[in-house]
Amino acid sequence: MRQNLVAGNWKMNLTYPEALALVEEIARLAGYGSVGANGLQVVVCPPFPLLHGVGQALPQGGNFHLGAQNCHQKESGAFTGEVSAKLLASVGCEYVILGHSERRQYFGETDELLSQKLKAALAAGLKPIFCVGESLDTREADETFDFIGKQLTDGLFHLSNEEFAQVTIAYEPIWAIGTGRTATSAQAQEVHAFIRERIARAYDAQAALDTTILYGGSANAQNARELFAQPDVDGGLIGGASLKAADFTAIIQSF
Ligand code: 3PY
Repeated sequence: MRQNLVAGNWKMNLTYPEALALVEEIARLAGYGSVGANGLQVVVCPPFPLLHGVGQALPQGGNFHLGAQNCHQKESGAFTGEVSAKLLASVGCEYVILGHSERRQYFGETDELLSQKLKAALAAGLKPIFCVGESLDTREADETFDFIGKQLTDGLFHLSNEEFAQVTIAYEPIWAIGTGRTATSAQAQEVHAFIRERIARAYDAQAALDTTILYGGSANAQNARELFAQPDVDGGLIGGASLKAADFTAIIQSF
């Protein structure tokens, strides 16, 4: 179901006490019950060891949800250091980010591997937040749409209609991640509309209308309102600004 959604991707930041303090401060600033009054869903995605504790500290029974940043493609087994989707679900995760460009770049994650991770996440009842996005070279070569179209086809569109209905897509231009450079709202809208059109082709028009598509890549308290006002932008996947309570709260109040 299409919804307004803001997800904080904490990446490999914060100790456990820092994480608890951040969650408490966000909940206080956001005014607990008022979050979600406009249907907004908020997801926080801490590193693995903090998941359970942060999940307990989040305001319960409301519109705050717990997400992970990755999962392994197998359900269990001899995979030292890895974490399965089933384990994530067992500590209260509802969402999992898959295919972030940092995972693709530093950990060699391919569309083939991500297809398997998507299946594993869905089988465990998790809702994947599937990331796509082009590099600066790709954009400058005017190949953005071909590139993203291929990521969607190879990574995502193998899912059945029922499976696909569980997926949120995040458009994160790589050139805007951790660089302080943000896509303009017009650039974001253009790619989001393209993604929606590709969903309509792969599934149907209703599926396209129903899919939540987030913008990520240096989204912050200053630019969130304009980005979220675009017709095909349903919220954000927030990096650095999700680590500061005042900034993250301002972003979730930008709808
Ligand atoms: C960023 O905003 O830098 C992100 O990578 C969000 O996932």
